[in-house]
Amino acid sequence: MVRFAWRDGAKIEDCDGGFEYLPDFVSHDEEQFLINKQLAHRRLQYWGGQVAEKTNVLVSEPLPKFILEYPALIQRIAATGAFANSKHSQPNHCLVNEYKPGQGIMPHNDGSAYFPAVATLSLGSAILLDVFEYQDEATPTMPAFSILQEPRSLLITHGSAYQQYLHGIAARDIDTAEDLDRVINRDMLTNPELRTAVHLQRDRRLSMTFRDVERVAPRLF
Ligand SMILES: O=C(O)CCC(=O)C(=O)O
Repeated sequence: MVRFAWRDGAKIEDCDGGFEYLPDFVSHDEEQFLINKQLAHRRLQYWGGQVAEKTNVLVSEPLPKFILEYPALIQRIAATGAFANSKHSQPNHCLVNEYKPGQGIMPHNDGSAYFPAVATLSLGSAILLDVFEYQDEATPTMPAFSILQEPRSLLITHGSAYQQYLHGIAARDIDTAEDLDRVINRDMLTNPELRTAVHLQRDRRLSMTFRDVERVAPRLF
């Protein structure tokens, strides 16, 4: 596994948190299987239960077979070690997001309901995740750096990186050379065209974000 992190603009390897980029975490067949499963449940945006907003408690429901059994995502994500110190030692919740070209998500952090680690599986097409330093003003506009996530890759954000940065996806159809200049994981990309790309035409992407919600209550009915 490639481990990497940044502090004060410098790449560091011995760290208390960071970003880990794992290309080809799932195969092409597994990717298609997962896309079909999500599209069959278009309106469902989460698996594993719902997190109550006021209490941060997960009212849990069993994760579906297509996460637990094939392609055994929970086991495989637990095997990365990112959740070794979390309460359940593995994710118990999965949020699904769909992005069409032109769609994004505002800079945000994932909040205190979760153990400070998130594993994001990208399906369908590549996307730029922008990472922002906290600023005094409400919403930062200029990313500190970006991470290019290829389809089938897993991005793990954990520890200090989870807590210290905001993340977001710009709402645009095309990423320009200037946007791509901020990408810090180019040398880890497996697609040679993406390594040298000067622009990126967005296409539909699905993401599955896995987290461990530490406070859990069973569903009563
Ligand atoms: O889709 C992604 O890669 C990011 C999703 C995200 O930021 C979130 O679910 O909080």
